[in-house]
Amino acid sequence: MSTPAPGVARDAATRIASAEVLVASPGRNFVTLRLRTEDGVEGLGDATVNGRELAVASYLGDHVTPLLIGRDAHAIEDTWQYLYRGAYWRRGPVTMAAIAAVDTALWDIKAKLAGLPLYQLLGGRSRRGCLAYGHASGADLEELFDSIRDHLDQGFRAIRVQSGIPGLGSVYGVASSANAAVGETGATSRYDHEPARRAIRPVEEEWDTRAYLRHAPKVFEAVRAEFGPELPLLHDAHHRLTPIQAARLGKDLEPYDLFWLEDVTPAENTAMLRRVREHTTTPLAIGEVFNTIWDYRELFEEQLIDYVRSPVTHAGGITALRRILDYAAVYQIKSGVHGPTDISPVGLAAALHLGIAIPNFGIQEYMKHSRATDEVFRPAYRFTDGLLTPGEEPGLGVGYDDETARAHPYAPAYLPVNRLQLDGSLHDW
Ligand code: GCO
Ligand code: MG
Repeated sequence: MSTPAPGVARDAATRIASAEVLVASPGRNFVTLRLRTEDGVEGLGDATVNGRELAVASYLGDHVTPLLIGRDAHAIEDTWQYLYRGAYWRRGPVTMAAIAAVDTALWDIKAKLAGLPLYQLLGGRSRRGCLAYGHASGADLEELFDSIRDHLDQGFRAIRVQSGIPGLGSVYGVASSANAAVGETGATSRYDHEPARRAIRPVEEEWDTRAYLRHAPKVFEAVRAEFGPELPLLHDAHHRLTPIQAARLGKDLEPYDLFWLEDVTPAENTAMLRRVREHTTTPLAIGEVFNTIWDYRELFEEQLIDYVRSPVTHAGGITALRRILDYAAVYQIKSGVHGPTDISPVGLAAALHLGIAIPNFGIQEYMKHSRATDEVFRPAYRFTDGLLTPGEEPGLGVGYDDETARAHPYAPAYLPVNRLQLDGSLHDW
């Protein structure tokens, strides 16, 4: 008798018996995959692509979950290759988020079967915890300083700084006072931002790059004067600059010693970062919208960046992000995993198990989810003294409460678009 193909379950206990795609909106929209073995062991994966959630839900439900039934939950690599190579239409955010969810759920199951927290299967603990950075922002310096103090009080030891720009209305990444309604949004802090913008069309924001380039260095000068030289500060330019503008910003910010400058240019043309790198020693981070290892090749091999921003959720799962980060380590490039509130607690937990194990951990973004989100996922990870730890429960340490989730049905919500203040042209944001 010939041996069964890899991926086919030999043992009924580890055979995948069910695969459900769960879409809910506790605070914001999330797409979650739940796999269950015949013995009832469950694994979760995050497949949330902000603003395009239902496309991934359909990709999973229509084209992936039927393929998983009967497969061996232990065959993680084979399943990854089966879905990646098998699709023929490789890469792209929808495909890779779907593969990521399957991969993460399988790692969750494997760790539960082993009775170990997942990081133990990834090599064990390499550090006490994962240094996290929080998001401080303000329409003006007074609000910004308040927000930084609030984050320091919460225990953050590294802080992203975003500020309003004189002459411009709302700027993406800056909390508006409307979000300060803690009770209503279930926000865990007065400065939680990026609530789901529920509407059938995106909000339109306005932009002026010259005003931004003039203002940003003044903000960092003021923050350093107020908070001193020690505090690691980060900043996200959110893809809005040309290479030469980005080079200028990097140079202008050098006196303020940033931990990193993120997404200075749009991500499609990675060669643009060569120009930026020629001009500045400000460390660069990119990759939150990348989805495979191939997106990083030029950036790594030419040492054009310092931090990898891919999350588990959008880069094909734990298996794929581990591979990207091992490749990065060859060039002394570190992790800086994306962790806004649209990465679900499942995606964040996966990042923490990986982050605590790998040799080249850099920093982890941590925006904190709303109370409503945490009530559905009940994560075991903890934030203490500026460090995140994944918890010691077997698996990922995240659950899914169906009943609570049912009270929060999906509602369309979109990221904004950006138009130039000067003439209304659509601009990168
Ligand atoms: C960040 C990001 C986010 C993204 C958002 C898109 O660095 O945290 O830029 O704010 O814009 O996650 O869905
Ligand atoms: Mg970003």
